[in-house]
Amino acid sequence: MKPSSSVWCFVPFLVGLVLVLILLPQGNQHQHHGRSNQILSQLSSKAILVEGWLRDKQSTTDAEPASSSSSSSCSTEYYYYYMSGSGNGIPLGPNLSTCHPTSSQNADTPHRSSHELNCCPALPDSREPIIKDFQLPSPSSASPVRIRRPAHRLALDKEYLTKYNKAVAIMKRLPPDHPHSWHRQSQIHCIYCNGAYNQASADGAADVPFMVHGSWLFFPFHRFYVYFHERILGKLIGDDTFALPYWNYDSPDGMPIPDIYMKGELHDEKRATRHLPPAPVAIDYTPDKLDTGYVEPPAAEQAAINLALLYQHMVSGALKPELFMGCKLRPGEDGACFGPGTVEAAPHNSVHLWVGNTDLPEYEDMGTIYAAARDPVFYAHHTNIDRLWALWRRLHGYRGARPEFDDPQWLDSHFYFYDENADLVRVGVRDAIDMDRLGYAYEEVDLPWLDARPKPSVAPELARSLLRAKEKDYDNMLRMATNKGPWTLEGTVRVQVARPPKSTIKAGQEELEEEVLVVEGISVEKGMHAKFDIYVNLVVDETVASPKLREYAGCFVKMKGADVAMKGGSRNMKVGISEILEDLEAGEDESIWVSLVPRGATGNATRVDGIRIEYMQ
Ligand SMILES: *[C@@H]1O[C@H](CO)[C@@H](O)[C@H](O)[C@H]1NC(C)=O
Ligand SMILES: *[C@@H]1O[C@H](CO)[C@@H](O)[C@H](O)[C@H]1NC(C)=O
Ligand SMILES: [Cu+2]
Repeated sequence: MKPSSSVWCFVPFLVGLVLVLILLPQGNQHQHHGRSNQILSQLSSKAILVEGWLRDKQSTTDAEPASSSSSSSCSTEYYYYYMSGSGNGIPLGPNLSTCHPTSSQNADTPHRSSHELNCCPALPDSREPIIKDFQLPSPSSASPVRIRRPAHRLALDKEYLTKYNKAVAIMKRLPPDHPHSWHRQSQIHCIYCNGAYNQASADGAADVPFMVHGSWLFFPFHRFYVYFHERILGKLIGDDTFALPYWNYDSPDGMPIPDIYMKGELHDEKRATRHLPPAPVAIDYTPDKLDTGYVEPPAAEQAAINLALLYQHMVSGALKPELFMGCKLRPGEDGACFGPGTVEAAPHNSVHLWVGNTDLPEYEDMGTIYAAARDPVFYAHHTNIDRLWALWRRLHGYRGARPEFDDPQWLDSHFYFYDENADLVRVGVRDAIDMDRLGYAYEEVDLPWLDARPKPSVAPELARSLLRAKEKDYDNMLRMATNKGPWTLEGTVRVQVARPPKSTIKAGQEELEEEVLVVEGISVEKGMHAKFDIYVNLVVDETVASPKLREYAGCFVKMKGADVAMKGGSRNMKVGISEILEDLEAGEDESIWVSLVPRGATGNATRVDGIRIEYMQ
């Protein structure tokens, strides 16, 4: 899809925006005094609430099993999967009875501390008497749509803030073992993201961790995570319209940490002090970048960098589902992969690292996987990530229930969450796809990154002659034949990469084919974060290069604690470059120059096996 045509995709968008604005509840005028009194009175009813939970559980146990819905296809697969001895075509899921202590990072790392983690519940979830299949909320007027609004616009909405703070306060004071407690809610991230579960497998023998980062499970898992968190918060305050806000960092006025997360129950002490408001988020961030002589740009410049990066990661670099969603993780060791989609790398990983406190050993809370969800702003970060998924779908023509991948292994992959009634439910990727059916929506705002398509840093003609001159300088550049590493990214790696012929393509189909740069075999020393940027035909000095240049193709970012996911399998970063090559007028060239530019001080801990180009249908 060409960006010019994408403008037209947004006409329905704008109509939607007007409708949402008209339909939004206007009830923010009343001033509510004594907010803390209200919270306190609610807290004294904590005991009643827990009793209510037990009673609820009793009654659901007695109830008839829920009748089947669209998600029942998932359960058929599920039984097949447990009863069949065949490993073919089985979907991915965690084995609930394998929850085991794990490590925040890998213990054998020499220069970073690591500690044992036990994020499993006291009572194993596998002993839960009932595991229900997820039911989509009924699309009736009885369950109104929850409208998620931009967090930076809510600072004056006292009524909403009172509710939100109250709900979080109740959550924080529930007994730690209660599935609705703040503690257990945040441990979900630790369990699913630090490898506390093994994959369930047809023969029950697999010892492969079940992980939801760095693959096509990333978006669906996190959609359900915030979905249930939101419904639980609403339940705790008896409000079935309650919606989480989103951190609208893709818009200049929403880039700082939203003020509402700076006070009350939404505040978290463990954040980087230099990144508190009014500092705009740096979506191209990496910790210790400053140690390498990097100077933080002024706020307006940072905002421009953010928007240009978002254009590349949302539009130009992510024209195919695999580029946006991440690698196709399959069960077992053979199917292992680690390949974040463009948006998982940044803003997802980079914003986590930007918020976390680098004075703490593992950049707690947000900068490390095990602790990230202890910070309330985690949920606003993830609603925005979820919103970016929804926007990407609309931009790239995926509507309603039309899935990004038809593959049943993806559609039937599943997770377990406690719902607002404290029942353990099994949710399949299939049910995550159509956001509208989940009963929430995002208030629409301007999307300035759509217009942030960067310009080449120098005129393409000039770039061509500069690159030709460089090609003669063999000392400075690696030759075409050497685009196989491994390289350690102590400094920039520049490689000339041949473009394979597009022989397999039927005439007239070229438009649908995407040229993809594959950075292969990435490994990072255990316990380290890492970041490198990927540029195509870069002629300016990499110290001044930023995502504002058209030559920027994408980045790889790894958070602390993602080590388990980095084990085994393929570890690739893939970015689409067709549109970049068009803008750089390099579409006819036989080869391109690729620069991998390490950012921060962990380049010498980062290794890459090679770079190649593939064509993606
Ligand atoms: C789940 O794990 C338990 C304990 O390790 C094992 O006995 C069982 O076979 C596993 N089930 C599946 C489906 O993998
Ligand atoms: C990487 O560089 C840093 C700083 O120069 C040094 O302290 C560290 O030991 C190096 N690590 C490796 C694996 O070479
Ligand atoms: Cu996250």
